[in-house]
Amino acid sequence: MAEEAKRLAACAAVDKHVQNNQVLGIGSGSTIVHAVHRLAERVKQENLTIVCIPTSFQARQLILQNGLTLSDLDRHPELDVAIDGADEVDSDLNLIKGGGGCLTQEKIVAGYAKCFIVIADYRKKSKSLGEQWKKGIPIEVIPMAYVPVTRALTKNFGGAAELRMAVSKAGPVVTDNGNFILDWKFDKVHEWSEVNTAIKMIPGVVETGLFIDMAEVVYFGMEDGSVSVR
Ligand code: ABF
Repeated sequence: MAEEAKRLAACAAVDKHVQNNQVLGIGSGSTIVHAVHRLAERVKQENLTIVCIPTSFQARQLILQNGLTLSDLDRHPELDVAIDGADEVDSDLNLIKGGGGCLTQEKIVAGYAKCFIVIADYRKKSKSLGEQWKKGIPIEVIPMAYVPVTRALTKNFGGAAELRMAVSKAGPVVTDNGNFILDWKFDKVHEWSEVNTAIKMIPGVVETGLFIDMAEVVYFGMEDGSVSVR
């Protein structure tokens, strides 16, 4: 059910926003897989010239495996459109991202796109951040600073922050950038734009999974097979 909802959202976004001669940002996660499949189909059928900028190692592999053209921000510092998934989307289109640990490159790519499009299934839709996604806000940190950043987060903003561990529990998750992830479980609703800026000022913080005022439009695949556009 959710998988079909992801596919519907991904296809709707690719069909609406992708045109010939674009530079496209390719997000990470499971929903983007459907978008890349649809993109590859359209590139082939319509003979489109599209250049893809990845947001992670996963996205890079996905682009190559689907026969799409891989590039980077050195050659294409400005993107036409970036498409990505999210862990949660509130009614103002603010997002929590980074459940997959790729938030920093995702934010960079989205930030240099003229238009940032989000694709998600119905489980990601909320009124207020934290309603759906219970794992906290992912924060990428420089490894040597994870203890003081953890302390600063809870001292300044409350809640609790935990170092994200690998599934094996043998060690921490290491991002594509060689950093660690803290998952900050907040205990109240904040003014997210202010908190985002304040967290970014903590020495050792690389990036946060709060994407405030970045998404232009969000496509949700719904349980009934429709697509809701927010
Ligand atoms: C990435 O993938 C992340 O920012 C987000 O954590 C996640 C969404 O994954 P999925 O599409 O698998 O739900 O976009």
